Amino acid sequence: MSERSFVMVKPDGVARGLSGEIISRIERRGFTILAMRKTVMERSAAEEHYGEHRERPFFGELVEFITSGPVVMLAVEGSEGAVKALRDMMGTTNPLDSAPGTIRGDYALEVGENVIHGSDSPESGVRELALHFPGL
Ligand code: D4T
Repeated sequence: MSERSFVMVKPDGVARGLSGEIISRIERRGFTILAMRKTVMERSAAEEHYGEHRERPFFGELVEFITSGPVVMLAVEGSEGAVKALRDMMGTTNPLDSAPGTIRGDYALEVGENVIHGSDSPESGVRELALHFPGL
């Protein structure tokens, strides 16, 4: 069984020129890139994407940040367990806790600007890909 994840280089990662490095790591790990798009996320899509955080105090800033500039969105696929493998490559949500060698552990310092998003489960992957890559 294969699994799919919605991956996104966030506006800070794109602005810092890290898209290529991050995509390269994902490819070298063995994931298949099914689709890729550079775009500024619509506010409505951002609010839906982060819907689980709607009541959290950082929700407004989160939506402002993720729509503040171009992101690179990817649909990636791998074998069973691939969604978790990608999360492990990303490092923890707070980059201060991320191990060196992970993407956040190598390129980020702040939770609000942590350079990459990846779906947190195969089910989230299905939901997020339907939102950002309808028809895939
Ligand atoms: P995303 O969804 O962006 O890949 O991040 P995670 O899956 O690793 O973490 P998350 O859903 O818990 O948080 C979403 C997003 O909110 C930012 N954030 C999070 C923040 O600005 N302040 C906070 O206190 C938390 C918990 C960072 C990621």
